[in-house]
Amino acid sequence: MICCYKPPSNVGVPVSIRLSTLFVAALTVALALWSPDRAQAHAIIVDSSPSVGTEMPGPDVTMTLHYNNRIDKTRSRLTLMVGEKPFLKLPIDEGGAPDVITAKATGLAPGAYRLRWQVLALDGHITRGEIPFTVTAP
Ligand SMILES: [Cu+2]
Repeated sequence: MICCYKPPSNVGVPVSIRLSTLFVAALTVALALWSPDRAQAHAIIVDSSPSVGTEMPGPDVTMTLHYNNRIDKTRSRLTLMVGEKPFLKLPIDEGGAPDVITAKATGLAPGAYRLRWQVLALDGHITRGEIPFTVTAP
């Protein structure tokens, strides 16, 4: 198509500029068409337990994170943080609903924690987040 493009002889705009304008226009249309699908395919957290800022009775706490999409559980990570340091890697349970990941932390002392999650959605994109919460005495 580009090889055979012939601008009208009475138009003074250089061919290269006209082609790049056409390219940008086509790219804009392509992005507009693709963005909604891609955004929907990202894993966004819908609700969770613990949720942000809540108190959970210890010493054992079950983590349940519900996403808007299916998750590749084998390539997702849950880490319990204390301050800025990783405190405990939580093994994600196999099975269950494909858009929910669960894990259990046992023997937690009362105090402030952050649940750091990183999940891989089936579109190949990784999303991350943190949920600060407090463990209380049983
Ligand atoms: Cu995505």
